[in-house]
Formats: sequence, structure tokens, C-alpha cells
Amino acid sequence: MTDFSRRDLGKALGAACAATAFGAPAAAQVLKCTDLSFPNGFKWGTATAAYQIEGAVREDGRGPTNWDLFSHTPGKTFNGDTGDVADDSYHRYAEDTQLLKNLGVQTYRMSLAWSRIFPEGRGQPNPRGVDHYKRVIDNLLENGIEPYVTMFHWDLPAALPGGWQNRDTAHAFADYAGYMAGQISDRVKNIMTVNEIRCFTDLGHLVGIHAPGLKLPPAEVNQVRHHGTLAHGLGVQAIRASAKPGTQVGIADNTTFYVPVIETPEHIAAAKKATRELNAMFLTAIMEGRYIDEYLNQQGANAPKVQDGDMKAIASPLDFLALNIYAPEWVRADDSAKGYATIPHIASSPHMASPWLIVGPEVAYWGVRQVSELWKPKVLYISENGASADDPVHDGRIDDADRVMYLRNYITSFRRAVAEGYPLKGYFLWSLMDNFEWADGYSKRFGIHYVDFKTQKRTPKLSAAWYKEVIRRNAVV
Ligand code: GCO
Repeated sequence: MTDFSRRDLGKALGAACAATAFGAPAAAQVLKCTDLSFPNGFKWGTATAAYQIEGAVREDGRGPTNWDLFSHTPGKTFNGDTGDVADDSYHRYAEDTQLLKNLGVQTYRMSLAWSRIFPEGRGQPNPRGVDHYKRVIDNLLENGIEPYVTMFHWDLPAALPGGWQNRDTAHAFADYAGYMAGQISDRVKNIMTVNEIRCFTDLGHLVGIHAPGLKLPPAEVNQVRHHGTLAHGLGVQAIRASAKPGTQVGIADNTTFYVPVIETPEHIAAAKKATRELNAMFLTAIMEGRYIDEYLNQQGANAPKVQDGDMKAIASPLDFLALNIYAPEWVRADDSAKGYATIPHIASSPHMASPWLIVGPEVAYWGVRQVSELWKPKVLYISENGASADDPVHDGRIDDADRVMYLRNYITSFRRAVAEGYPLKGYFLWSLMDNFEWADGYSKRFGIHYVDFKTQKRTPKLSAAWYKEVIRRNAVV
């Protein structure tokens, strides 16, 4: 990879649009800016998560989760929506595989429901749950689609006492992840531990808008965050201990990325510093194996309680890093002690159907570049990127040109990072189909297939046709 810190800006910008090398010089594939192509072997996929698509919440021995309890609590989700049925993908997975096959994707990112395997979070495994996922995975493989499996995408077995407030949950997660890695690593080569620690800790325990709906004081929030990162680290170790040799292990993280408002060296440096410091409790800890001083000083007595060995586990080496990238945060350099200032989003900031989904394609490039420069991961994936849109249906068609606009701009920006030699190897579009969007229930659609939730009919949107062409040509179209 090129060391951009030693380049001046003019050269770096020039490189983005001249012929540049991808990967190791010996195997260099030359990409030109004009054709917007991706390197051979770049993996295209889509992503989903168990609770958002499966339904069948009481079938085959599945135990209840925090999200079952939360969504069934009046007032917690839009319209009281729940994941009880969702896309009914538990029964319709073979149909969904055909949607993937029709798109031409090489890969599919899915998650496993922990409580289908261990209905109470730990104890005796439930063979019906294990067999279900083996069938789903085999069906993908038979259709030439490579599964990337996330072990935990927020659906926590409700029986675990204290949930993420209890350190034991991190150990229970590792036991479950290790067990499942042993079951599936003959067929699954890429495993992600957890999805978006910041969301399942902060949204559930600080802001209270996700399960379990708590608003805890700072010291307790920091402890929950620590248990989340610890679960990831112990999970990496457990997966490595029981998976087949060669299994690639990573994490899907929604690092908050701070994008330089102007591409000059001072703003670029300020934005990188902000990204490192403001993700101190999550990705920075995972990549550096310690809580950095800026975070500890700021938290003071509220800092998390860390036991011997925790940070070593948290920093367990990863084979790849996967990023969920959606909205940017804008940053400028300033002369404060920190050296940066964040710029708030305002009413005129463009956004998609979800108010939080500010449109800023630059975050795609800067996210990949910043983690590459800060921590030099060997392999990077985009584990999620996508957009909510209104999706009106006219004559049976869903012409989501707004989503196509969003995706085209973001993928073009990811391509800039690839063209500059950063190790981005694949992209998973969120999402294959409309699904249960957490607290927003079914009111926000992220799919490139439209789902009629009354009939469960799936209809490809314009964005599906567009993405199919991107994959076919291996280029932005
Ligand atoms: C997340 C989750 C997904 C969401 C998606 C759209 O990032 O919140 O990983 O489950 O549905 O991001 O909000």
C-alpha cells in the first residue's frame, strides 16, 4: 500500500485519476479513473441480519431475545412493529438465494441467531437451529454464492442475566461463537464476530432507542461498551480455537468517520485525528490494544473497569476488518488543543429517507483511507452500505432513482480508495431486501428488492437492475 502521509496533496490527487497500481506491485492491475472499473476478483455481495429478515421467532426451539421483548413493549418501535414474521426468510431462504443468484453476486453476508443455537444463551446446543443454518449455507454454496457469516447482529438471548451489563455475557458469546465456528467452518471461510458495537451498546444503553431500552449513567455505559469489545476479542480467540485452519476472522464495525471538509493537509490530518480519538472505546481499542489517554482522561472516574488480559483479548489479531459506512461527520482543523472541530449537520444537509442518513459519498473514500493509514489492516471489506428511500410503487415498478444516485456516488468513492491501492476487497450492499429496520419497524425500506409485507412478494427495484449491471461489468455504471 502506498504511504500517503509522505505524499503531497497534488501527487495524491493526481494518483487518484492517473493510472495507479492495485495491490502488490508484482501483481499490479492498472485501474484508470475513466472506466470506473474494479480489480478482477473484487467481491460484490449484499447483506442482511437474522432478526431483520427471518421471522419464525418461536420455531424449532429458538429462545426469546432482547429484541423480541423490546419490540413487543408498547411504544418502542414504529407502529409497534416486531420481527415476528419480518421477511419470513426462515422459510423462504431458498427463494432469497435465487434473488442473489439473479443479481450475480459472488458473496452474501448473513447473521446467525444466537438463540436458535443456544435458546438460553448458553448450555446445550439446539440441533434444529444448527441444522437450519447448515441448510441455508449449503443452499448458498450450491448456487455458487460464498457466505460471510456474522455471529451476532444484536439479537441477544433474553435469558442471559443482565445482558451486556454483565461481563459473563462476553464469555457466553465466545462459547457460542466458538461452537458455531466448529459447526460451519467446513463451509464458511469468513466469519465476523459482532456487528456494530457502538449500536448495540450505546443505542441500547445510553440513548435507549434500541433494545434493551436503557439510559444508563456514563460509568455503566462505558462498562457495557467494554463488555461489547471484550465479547468481540474473546470471540476471535474462540473462533480461532475451533474453526478449521485458514478460517478468516474479522469484525463488522460502524466506525464513525470524520471527513475533512476541504482536502488540504491540515484538514486531512485533523479528520484522521478525530476518527482515532472519537472511536477510542471501540475500533481504536480493538486495533491498538489499549484505551488511549484522550479517552481515559476525558472519562476520568467513569472509565471502564478492565481486568488483566482484557486488552490483549480485545486486540486479538484480525484477518480482515469490515466497515459499515453510511453517513459522514464533517471535520475542520482548528486551533483548539484537540486540533479539530466537528461541524454539525443542519436542516439543509441532504439525507435519505432516514433522517440520520446524511448523504456524503466522500466518507466512503476517507473511511477506507483513514483505517488503512491508522492501523494497516491486511484486508478490508465494506460489510454494509446502502440507503433508505420512499419507494413508491407505480404500475408494479419501484423506480428508486434516489437510491441509485446514492449508491453510484458511494461506490465511485470506494473505487477511489481501491484505485489508490488501499486493500478494499469487497462490498456488501445493505440490503438484499426491505426488512425490519429496528426501532423504525417497516417504515424505512433499505432493500434493492421491494417486499410486500402482506404477501411476502419480493420485487426487484430499479436499484437491483442497476447493481446487477455493476456486478456484471465489475465497474460503476
Ligand atoms: C445498522 C445495522 C443494520 C441496519 C442498517 C440500516 O447499521 O444499523 O447493521 O442492521 O438495518 O444499517 O440502518
